[in-house]
Amino acid sequence: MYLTCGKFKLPLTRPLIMGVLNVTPDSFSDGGRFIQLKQSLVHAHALIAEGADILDIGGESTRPGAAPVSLDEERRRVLPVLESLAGSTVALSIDTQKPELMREAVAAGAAMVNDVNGFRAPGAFEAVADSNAAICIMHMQNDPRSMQQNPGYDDVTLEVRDYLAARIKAAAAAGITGERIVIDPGFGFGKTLEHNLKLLRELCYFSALGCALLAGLSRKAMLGKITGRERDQRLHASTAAALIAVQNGANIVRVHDVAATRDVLAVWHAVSHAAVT
Ligand code: HH2
Repeated sequence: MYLTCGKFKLPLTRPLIMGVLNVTPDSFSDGGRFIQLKQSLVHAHALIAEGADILDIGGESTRPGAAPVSLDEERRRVLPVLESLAGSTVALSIDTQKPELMREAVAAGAAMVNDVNGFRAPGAFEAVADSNAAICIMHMQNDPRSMQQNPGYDDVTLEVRDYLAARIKAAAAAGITGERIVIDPGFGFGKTLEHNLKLLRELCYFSALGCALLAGLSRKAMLGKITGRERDQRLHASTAAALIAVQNGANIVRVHDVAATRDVLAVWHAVSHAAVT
């Protein structure tokens, strides 16, 4: 089983690691931009050296309460990074909700488009349909500004599963077939801690939809709630969450700490694929 991801055919027989590369600069001067680009490239090469299979490049924060970024600004942040990394040994993913940027990113070499909005913007599927880029369809209730204000479901697993099934159908209608599709329940996107825990426990239900399954739990607030730790102190909790996700059927984990996750998953892989004598 493979994921078609631009020029890459990524095997789904072992868990894949998607390293997070955020390009959300504090400085908006030209000098700041140049420094930002250099820092982003250093970080990207470190993630590749640590063993990332995919790099997810994002220029708009989607953390709860984050304000939207204009198309021009997002473009200025991510395209130079993408262009500088095109031709590298790993698949490049662009994390955006904007169809115009999806199209430009694919033309610049992105092998995957990751949309936390599930390609619901008009023209989003069409922006990638003619390419062979993979798409990651994520579930989010409401939008980043309002999603954590009282999220509610009758049964979160069933509702998220039905949503993803409907989006897979919509993608197929736009000409994007299963071997290019990744689905993601969207941990932390319009979900309470209890919703997130139930989704993680019941993750295997999503495998039945027949697409590659991604889980993004790294450093998230739910892990802070469980451990009482700040964002930069959540490494151990993040690797535990990645391991549980993989045990429950995730094919791809989206993480900030690639080296640690890789070691944890190598142990899991060795145990679960050991020859029985
Ligand atoms: N989470 C964040 C951003 N993009 N994409 C997918 N497919 N799945 C996710 O879970 C996901 C995502 C937000 O993660 P956060 O840790 O809040 O911020 P960041 O990863 O940008 O540092």
